[in-house]
Amino acid sequence: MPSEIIAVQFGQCGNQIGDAFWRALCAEHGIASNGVPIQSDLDAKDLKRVFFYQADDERYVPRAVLVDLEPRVINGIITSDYRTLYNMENIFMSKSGGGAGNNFASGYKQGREAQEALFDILEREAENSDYLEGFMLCHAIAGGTGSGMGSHALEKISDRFPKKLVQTYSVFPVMKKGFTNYVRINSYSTVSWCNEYSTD
Ligand SMILES: Nc1nc2c(ncn2[C@@H]2O[C@H](COP(=O)(O)OP(=O)(O)OP(=O)(O)O)[C@@H](O)[C@H]2O)c(=O)[nH]1
Ligand SMILES: [Mg+2]
Repeated sequence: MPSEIIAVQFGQCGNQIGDAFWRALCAEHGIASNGVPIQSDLDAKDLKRVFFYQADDERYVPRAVLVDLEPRVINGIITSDYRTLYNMENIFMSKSGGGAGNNFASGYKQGREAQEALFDILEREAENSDYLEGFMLCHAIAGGTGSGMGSHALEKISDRFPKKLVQTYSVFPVMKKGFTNYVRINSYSTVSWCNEYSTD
């Protein structure tokens, strides 16, 4: 039986791709921007519950967790035309709001500090599913939040949910001359974490 997947999106890139992903998924499944099924699609036999659960009022809510250490992109999503789609309790934004400044180590450290708050959300989402298949992480490997905080979360999710699938959708930079060494270090570190902790 197909089972549920929780999507966790990190940083600017992860959340921008996540925004496009949920818009496309809503369109495919006949779900309006507020989560209400579109009348003409009510009889569709598609399986919505892999990526959505139904709220008490029958609206479809994405199994999505939005994470960033700076507020701009998530604030854009939650003030967009899709603002009522998401579960607002599944949003983690750091209080300082300063991001991780393209620094894997800063993202990783802030990920460690945010671990409890993030896992409160992830465990609630996991309990909210009947047969959890696993997690899908979306991030860029070149910045600071998606790389460092994403790697920290990947490591801890695989520890906490060892029997669940953990996959990453990782955006690679186009390597070119003039890149700072940070881009190389962030990317190399993140790929190492993905090799070590994501499901083969
Ligand atoms: N494909 C794609 N790549 C993106 C997008 N936004 C950012 N990137 C790429 O992501 C990398 C930078 O990562 P970001 O996601 O901006 O950084 P972050 O994870 O928010 O980390 P900090 O801002 O440094 O804390 C660069 O390689 C960008 O080209 C996007 O919407 N689509
Ligand atoms: Mg950022």
